Amino acid sequence: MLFSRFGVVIGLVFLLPWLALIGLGGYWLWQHGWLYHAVGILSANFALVYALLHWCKKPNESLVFNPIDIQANPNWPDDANAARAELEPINARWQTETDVLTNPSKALALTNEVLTKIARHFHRDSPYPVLEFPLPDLLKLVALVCNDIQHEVLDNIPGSHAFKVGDFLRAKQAVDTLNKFKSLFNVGNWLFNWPGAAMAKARGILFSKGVNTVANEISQRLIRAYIDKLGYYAIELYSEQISLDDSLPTERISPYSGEDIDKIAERGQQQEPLRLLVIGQVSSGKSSLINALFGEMKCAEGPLPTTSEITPYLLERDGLQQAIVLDTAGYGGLTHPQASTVLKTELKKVDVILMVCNAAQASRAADAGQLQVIRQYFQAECSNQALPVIIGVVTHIDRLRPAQEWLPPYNIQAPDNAKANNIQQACSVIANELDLPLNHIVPVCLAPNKSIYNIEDGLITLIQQEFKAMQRVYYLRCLRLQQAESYWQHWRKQALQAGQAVLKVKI
Ligand SMILES: Nc1nc2c(ncn2[C@@H]2O[C@H](COP(=O)(O)OP(=O)(O)OP(=O)(O)O)[C@@H](O)[C@H]2O)c(=O)[nH]1
Ligand SMILES: [Mg+2]
Repeated sequence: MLFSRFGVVIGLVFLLPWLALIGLGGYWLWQHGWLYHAVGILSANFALVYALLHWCKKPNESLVFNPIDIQANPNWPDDANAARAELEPINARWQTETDVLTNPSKALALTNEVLTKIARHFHRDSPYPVLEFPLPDLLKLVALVCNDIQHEVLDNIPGSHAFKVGDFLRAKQAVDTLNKFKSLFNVGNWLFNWPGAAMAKARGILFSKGVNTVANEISQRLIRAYIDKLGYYAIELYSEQISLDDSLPTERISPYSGEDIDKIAERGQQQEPLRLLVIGQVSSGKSSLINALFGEMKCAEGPLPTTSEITPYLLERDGLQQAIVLDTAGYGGLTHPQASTVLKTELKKVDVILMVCNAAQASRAADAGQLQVIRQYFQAECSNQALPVIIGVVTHIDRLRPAQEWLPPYNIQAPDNAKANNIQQACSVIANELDLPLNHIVPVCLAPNKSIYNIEDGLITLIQQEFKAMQRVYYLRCLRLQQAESYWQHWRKQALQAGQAVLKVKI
């Protein structure tokens, strides 16, 4: 009970004379005709005090915070999301541990568990997966908490960016494995525990608010946020997403796009353009597709093998990021002998592949084979980039039976005549043979004597819908290039500094 009976009696005895005084005072005011004035003054006074109190009141910082939602990075490579899913069981298990905030060794154990899980995911073959990162990359993460240590290391330890901690370990193993490992691990302990500092800080904040025992719910949310945040950084670290440069990787034009732009136009903007590669069998309609995209005759087209080398075109359209479209020589049939080899060198430089297929042509083996080469290439040789977005463009649909009929538009989703039905059939056969989702197949007509069909409504719309996926491929392509470039820049910078240091000593 909030108040005891005795307390209530004491309160009444204390209050009664005052209440009687208020009553008598009111009566006196009424007798003198002042009651309404007094009520008015009292109300105004009450309103004023209320307003002043409201104005003075400090904004109340709520202790019960919402679940902290740490989103996956949309630019991560495919593997990263699978790695993130592996954190779920850890999350579930640690939810019941209430003393992570107060027990530093538990925080460290949790930190190591998260890092090891993610490290193993990305470096399955390494004996020490948790050490498979370039030292400055981890320091960049630490820098999120303790600012600019990264530059100290980068600028003062020559070659540090090039070695993974695991490399140091392997090199020194021959001398004294155990001791070196121990000393390294002590360094590791300090490094690995950096997010633990965040936990301690969180606890400090709670204590400073007078919360001496951290409620279970708050503790659980903090642990979840901590695991998610640490997992996020660990994925960035072990999938080599961290760029040591301050600028965005897409902010600079790549050397190959620069060369392409120089061939076509004046260099205007300084951002890397999106790159679209148009591939397909000989005479499938690749050049016709590019002409249709530009709305003008950009490249030669014809019934015989026409395009003999990769040719760039600069596409600038409203609602679409500036793009370089690359026309290529066809493969299969009367092909140019080097076509496939040349094509392979382009794969990691593009974000979208438009595979052009002639609907009236029976053999799809060359296209399926080409796609297999592309998929294998990205899996085996280019796994740290993302497979470009692949769109199948089905041309010559006007030639499908009944061949004399061409009365667009056709309802391909729900065909209501023989022609529409045959177009739909052709699209699903091609989707099946190329192992592409049906909604990534666009039927078009590019016949020179007919009006262009389904480029704007079909192809451009699909490109816009796939913008997010394209941005991811684009970002990773630019990031890898930036990392490759900055690797050599750091060597140069360090060599210069080492030279200066030697000079200083000599002088
Ligand atoms: N009827 C019809 N003809 C088309 C269509 N698309 C392209 N063509 C014709 O097919 C022929 C080949 O087209 P191109 O655009 O030169 O084909 P390509 O793939 O660039 O050929 P190469 O560069 O030689 O590999 C040309 O005569 C085009 O006019 C279409 O949708 N319908
Ligand atoms: Mg061509």
